[in-house]
Amino acid sequence: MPKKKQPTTTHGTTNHRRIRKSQADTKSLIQQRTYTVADYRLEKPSFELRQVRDGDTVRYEVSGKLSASVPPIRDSKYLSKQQCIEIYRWMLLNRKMEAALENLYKQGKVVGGVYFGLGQEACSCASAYALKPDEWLGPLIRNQGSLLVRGFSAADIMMQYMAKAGSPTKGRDASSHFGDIQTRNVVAPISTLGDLIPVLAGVALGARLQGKDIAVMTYIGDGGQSTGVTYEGLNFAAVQNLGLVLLVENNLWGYSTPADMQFRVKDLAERAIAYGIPGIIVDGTDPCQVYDAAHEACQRARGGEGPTLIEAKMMRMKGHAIHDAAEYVPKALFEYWKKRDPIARFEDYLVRQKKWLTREENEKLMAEVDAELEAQRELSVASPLPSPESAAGGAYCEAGCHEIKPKYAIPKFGIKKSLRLREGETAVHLK
Ligand SMILES: Cc1ncc(C[n+]2csc(CCOP(=O)(O)OP(=O)(O)O)c2C)c(N)n1
Ligand SMILES: [Mg+2]
Repeated sequence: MPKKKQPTTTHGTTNHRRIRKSQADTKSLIQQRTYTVADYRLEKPSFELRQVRDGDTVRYEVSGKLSASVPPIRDSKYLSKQQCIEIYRWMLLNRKMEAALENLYKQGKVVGGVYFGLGQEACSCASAYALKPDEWLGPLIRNQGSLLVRGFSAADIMMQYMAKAGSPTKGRDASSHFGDIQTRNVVAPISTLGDLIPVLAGVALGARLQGKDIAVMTYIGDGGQSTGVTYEGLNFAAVQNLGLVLLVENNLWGYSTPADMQFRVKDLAERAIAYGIPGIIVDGTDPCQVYDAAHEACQRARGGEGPTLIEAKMMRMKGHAIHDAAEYVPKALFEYWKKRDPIARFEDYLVRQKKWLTREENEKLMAEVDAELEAQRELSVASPLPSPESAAGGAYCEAGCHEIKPKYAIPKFGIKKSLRLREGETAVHLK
């Protein structure tokens, strides 16, 4: 058969050949780049959530491997037996304190709402446990366990909720908005989601200017991590190599919006790739996994190696706050995560599996936590409300008392001449 004549264009066949050649060249130039996200989990839950519309109402249905067997706790590479027991104790106190707060609310003693971290105790307690006392924490509303680990008492938290005069903000602010920049190195939570991230990055920068690389830790939810300020803060920490440890608490819900309707990536840890920082996935119900990832991230931070994003996967086991019955959550999802309860599983690990606690020792420990909590609850309930005439006072400090002292050393550079300390001075007073 005679060969069909090639159609010619104004540029002729030479041009086609050139295009084909350049396409082939481009193809040979394209390389698949691969990135890694470490995944510490022993189980990778797989289920799907679908939104079903029923006229004007919307509900969610869940499908997938909901009957999968419960994973074991992963042995920690770093925690000793004693440290595991200590974290377990914090987790117990965290849970029991929240149960007490729920009762105080129902008795009408709480001013405002109550927020719970039920199911998230391992994440709060084991992450904060990885910080050294002179490092910094910026908790969110569900991280009451982190506050306990940093040295706030259950009474501090309960009195804060009840707006008592003896609470950290002397009854002038409700729920979570308190910290301690003097001794516990805790930045007060900021309700505008994501805003704590640049603040904590700034704390790390401040320490760097004083000659010390420290770890600073904060949290963001699956919902909150979509805010612009999350990007800005983490990107700033990344380019400045600041020791920020960001725990992305993926508890599957932001208010009543399921995670599946908030982002398209499979795992939020993938976002670390775009920041150029390590991303790690942990089972947020396993304190050993949370601690190990947080400890490694803190070590990187202390070595001046920059931030780490840790995605902790778990489930918010109550509504957004006490007013929210979470009826939009499919019951099967609650049942699935109930079997993965962080405290019950860690108890089983310590008592039955490792035999690090006998049954009697475990019961004694629980009774001690109960007694401590009961004493603190009684003290909080009995303590007075603030006097009306004190209402005009400051929520964090009184006028004129504000004094900022360098925590680590006198900054060597980057301080305006007017703010530099003079011979014999120990503090800069902000007027
Ligand atoms: C910038 C900003 N937008 C909206 C809100 C209102 N808001 C408070 S909590 C919340 C849901 C947060 O969900 P998530 O980040 O997943 O945290 P979770 O409550 O699940 O711990 C929203 C939208 C806010 N506080 N800040
Ligand atoms: Mg959430």
